[in-house]
Amino acid sequence: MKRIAITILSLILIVACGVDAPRPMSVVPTPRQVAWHEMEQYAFVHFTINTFADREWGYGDESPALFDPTDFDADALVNVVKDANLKGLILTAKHHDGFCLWPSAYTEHSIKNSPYKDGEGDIVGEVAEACRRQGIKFGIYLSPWDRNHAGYGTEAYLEYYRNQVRELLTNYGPVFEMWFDGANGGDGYYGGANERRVVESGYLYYDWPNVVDIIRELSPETIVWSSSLPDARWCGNERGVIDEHCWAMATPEDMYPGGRDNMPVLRHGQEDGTRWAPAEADVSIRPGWFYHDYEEPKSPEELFQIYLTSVGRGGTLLLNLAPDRRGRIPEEDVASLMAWRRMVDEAFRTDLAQDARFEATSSRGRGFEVEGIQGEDSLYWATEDDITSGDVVLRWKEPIVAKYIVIEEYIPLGQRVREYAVDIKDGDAWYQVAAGTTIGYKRIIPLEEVVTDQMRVRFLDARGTLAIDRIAVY
Ligand code: FUL
Repeated sequence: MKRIAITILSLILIVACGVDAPRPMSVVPTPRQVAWHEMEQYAFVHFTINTFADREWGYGDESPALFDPTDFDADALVNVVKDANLKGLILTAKHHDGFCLWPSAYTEHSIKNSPYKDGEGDIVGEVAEACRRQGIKFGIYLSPWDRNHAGYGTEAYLEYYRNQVRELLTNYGPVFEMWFDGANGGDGYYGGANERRVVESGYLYYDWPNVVDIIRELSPETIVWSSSLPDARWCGNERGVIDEHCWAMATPEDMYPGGRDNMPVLRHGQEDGTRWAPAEADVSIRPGWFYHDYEEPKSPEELFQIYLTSVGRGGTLLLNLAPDRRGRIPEEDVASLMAWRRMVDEAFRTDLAQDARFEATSSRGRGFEVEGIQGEDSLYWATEDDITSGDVVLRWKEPIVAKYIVIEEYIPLGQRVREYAVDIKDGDAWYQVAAGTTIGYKRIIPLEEVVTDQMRVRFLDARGTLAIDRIAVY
């Protein structure tokens, strides 16, 4: 009798309180990383003295007098970014040539000695302000390699660099991302020395732990890209292609052993990596990062493919725009960008899964049922502890034509899925139409315009209990 009473009581408790959430994996994103994933796509803006010197990498001896945009308007720039549905903007405050786009107190090699607004201009400040006005998140690229600074390669430069990080974050922060480029070509002007300087062990010279401390102190929500303590990592190429097999986790010592890029780890991440360090795909709308009048922007179709291989593979897209010598994004680039945005909006406008009936092989119970993954809300589907595989079947009353299936894991609990397959039903038989390994924050799986009234996603293997946030069909 007593046992029955206890059972009834526990049943009442389960019904009343729901079921416990699955245990998180040992490595999960921080809230600032979840917010960053949700941005999905944002702009890079490469604009500095190189735009006027017609170079990709300035040597460091360029006169500030060269920097003279005739029609710069920060609001117009940010407006293009906003209209393209890019959620943030990372500006090259200083590229490898060392010229500073803000009137830094630590150098004369800056905008204050340029003709722009008679030395009273501040491109970093103007862009940061325009971003705030228009609801676009602002980020900063500050090249660690500096071909202008006389002390580059010594402790004196590191102090200069840390001072600039402080100065930028104090005057223009908070910023959503700081981008620390790994390039280091050796030779440069270096205050007139005109020599080759190779810093010891690549990235190690820069004393990243102290730089990151400054960032955490002044702008705790900032995503640190690259360096030894990354919140996000390079995806291993500049083509906008995140690898099909890609974990968000990686171990910093394996990513940059001895301060050098380890390409397989950057590309694939590591299933047992010790840090949430998801891939970001940086790519330029033009062949170069800076504007050159002999280059053409990518077509909307090319940009759409890039969207599929970046946002569609669990990472983010950092799409570079290159203002010309007026300081404007060239009209043909704007046209391409807007046509791309329309293509993305069109392709992912109507989620056909909203009209389907969802059924799963098993579920954890109340609050974690499979219906929770229909549409955008905070619910997710989870299996019971130690159930690491399962199927979800979607059924429609009428056949649909599907070009994409989108699957999202519930990443606040970590990345789990190791293997999946997608089938459609034709008559009595299931046919596999897609298969892959990792999913992560979001996976867009192209389907060749399949016509079906039943679709099945088989989660074949996972690192733990399944936790799926969403399945959508377009
Ligand atoms: C590279 C740099 O060398 C390029 O100039 C550009 O800034 C790109 C985003 O990163 O490493």
